[in-house]
Amino acid sequence: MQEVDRVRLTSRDRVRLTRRDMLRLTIGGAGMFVLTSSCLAVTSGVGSGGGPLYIEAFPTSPLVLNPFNESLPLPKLAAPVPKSVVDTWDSPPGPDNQAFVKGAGPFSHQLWPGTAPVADYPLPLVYHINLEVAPHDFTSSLVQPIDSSGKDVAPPGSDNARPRKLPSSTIYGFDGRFPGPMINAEYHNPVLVRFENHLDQDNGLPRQDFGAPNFSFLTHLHNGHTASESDGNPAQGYQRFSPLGRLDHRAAYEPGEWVDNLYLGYPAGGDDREKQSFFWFHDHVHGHTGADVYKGMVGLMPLYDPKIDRGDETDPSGLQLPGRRTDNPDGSFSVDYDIPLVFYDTALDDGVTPHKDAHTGTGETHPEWWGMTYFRHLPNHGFVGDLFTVNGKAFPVLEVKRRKYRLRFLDASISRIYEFQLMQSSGGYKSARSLGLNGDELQGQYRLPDGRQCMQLVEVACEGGLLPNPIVRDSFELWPAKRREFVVDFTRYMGGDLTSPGDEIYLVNIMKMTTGRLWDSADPNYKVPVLKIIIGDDPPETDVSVIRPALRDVPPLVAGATGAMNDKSVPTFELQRGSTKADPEFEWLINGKPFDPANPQITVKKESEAVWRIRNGGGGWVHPLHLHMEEHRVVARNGTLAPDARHPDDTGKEDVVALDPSEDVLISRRFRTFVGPYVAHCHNLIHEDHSMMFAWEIVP
Ligand SMILES: [Cu+2]
Repeated sequence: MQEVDRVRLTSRDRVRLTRRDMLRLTIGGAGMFVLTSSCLAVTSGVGSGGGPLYIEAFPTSPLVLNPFNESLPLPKLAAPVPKSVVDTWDSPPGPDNQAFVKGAGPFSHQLWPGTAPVADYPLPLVYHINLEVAPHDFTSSLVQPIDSSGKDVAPPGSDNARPRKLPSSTIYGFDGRFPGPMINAEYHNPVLVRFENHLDQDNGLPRQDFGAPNFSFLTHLHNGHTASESDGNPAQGYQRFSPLGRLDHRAAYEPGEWVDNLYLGYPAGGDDREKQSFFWFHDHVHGHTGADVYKGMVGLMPLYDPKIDRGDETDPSGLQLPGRRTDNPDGSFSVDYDIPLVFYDTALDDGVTPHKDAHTGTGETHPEWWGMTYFRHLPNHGFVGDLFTVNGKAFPVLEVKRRKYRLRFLDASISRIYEFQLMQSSGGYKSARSLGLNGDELQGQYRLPDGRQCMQLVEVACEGGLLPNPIVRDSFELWPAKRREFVVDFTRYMGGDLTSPGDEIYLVNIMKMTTGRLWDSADPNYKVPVLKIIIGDDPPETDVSVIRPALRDVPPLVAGATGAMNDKSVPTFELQRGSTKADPEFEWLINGKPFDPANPQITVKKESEAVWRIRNGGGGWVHPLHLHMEEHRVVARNGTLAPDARHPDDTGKEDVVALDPSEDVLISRRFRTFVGPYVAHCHNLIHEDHSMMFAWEIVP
């Protein structure tokens, strides 16, 4: 791969060239180039076999002409299946009926309610979610086809450059939705979800060229304290499916198969301090996780704590975080003023950007897929789109009452890291192209040129659940797979002035990231509005929510954690750019090895604890390293005890280690309740799918 590296250019090195220049460069041996629609030259990687491995060309999405005109969609609340109906199923859930796999089974649950340590837990509420092929619209606005210089262009096959309706994209979704249904769950109240594969039915929709080729799924509840068989991870998939000769993407549930994932709502160790508060579930098929997540396999599961955080601000025995709870007759409940925000960036096909990479390598274009989601399985660094969506819509609007809200942020993007701030503007938003920007500077499509911060956000939870103490933030980063929860008071601005009905506020992304490698250098003019918030009326009831100075204690660090800072003998996992003979596509390794589910990199004993070191072995990339099974606490970063100024919420727990270039992070973790195979992997899903993942196992 060294030869390739010499000619590899970053997107910032892209240069406008004529075809004559291209010819000269190619003859001169400066490397392979391809031309994008606007004659932007980009490098084309060469695999060890000499064939094209990847082409760093991405389409320019059409411009959404009327942004901020559609309401922010809220995920549909999932409803449990009545027991009277479940009892009529051919194969109802039970302790020894965990999955249906053709030619195999039966499979059992490790732990079923009624057995210690969940002896006093009720039987699970049963949900039924089908994996389905469905259409999805990112906007109802007309769109203007543009090229990478921002100019109007006629799409291939069209005789004009006029605005037009955006075609539906095809998703593989939980119940055919993106984001999928939202399960509101509670600790001490188990949930069982039967995920059933119907992805063989295309419903007449074009599937395009990405997604697991056998239409399989493997649903992971990120980061549930979940038994291995319900965890939906590729190491467990290997254990279950390899005896059938099903490896890689075949080590997952294919059409006609189903699995009952049991989410017990049991905090690790029975310790209230281990409780979490906001899960999401997503696909995890080996080698196609990125493609399947990008294709829509994303669902939400906020998790409430009946003791102190049950979604009811009127209950003085709890923390009284913002939320008004309604219990439904079917056993589900909804919570007002508690809003999930799922961030996902996409690129839409312009019909002229070559499609294929290592998988077929012919570089053809697909004008018939114009305006639909475009994916590249193996880009050089990661996959970043140029159209930013929230809850599946581009540029939505959220109208809020004049009161406090709880906002739950999730980055469901493949590679993109965001930094968000709440801003006001006098001049309003402008299209990036109207500001004279082009190329990668068009990413995000709109800018808020005079945007200035107008509100702070109070962080109350990260992906590990409630923080020990709230943290006031002017802005915050959101890395792939991470969650962060905030209370925002929409009654007043940070200067103290009261808000008025009709006031407009924007949630703005201020982190420029034009490749999947890491952020670009800081650009004070990069202010991309992604969500418009309109202040509405006063709420019908008095806002009695509060932000208490103390939220929830964290569990102690494991014994000897701080003393291990300079201990070279602690298990160390170094994330590296590298290659192996195993597969020319494996470009991302951990401890020099690709993912090998048959050989766990480490085995640990159930009910044990450990200090692990997670290290970014390179200076050129960042990696969000996700560890399944239990939350960890950060002990130290680069030899300095946590928290540091850059990571104030290292006071809490987390399940994704945000690794800056060359960063060395010591973490404290435990392994309780369950046994079996688990994984840890980079959540830049391009890196994961190209082998930045390792298997590990808990044994009795
Ligand atoms: Cu990575």
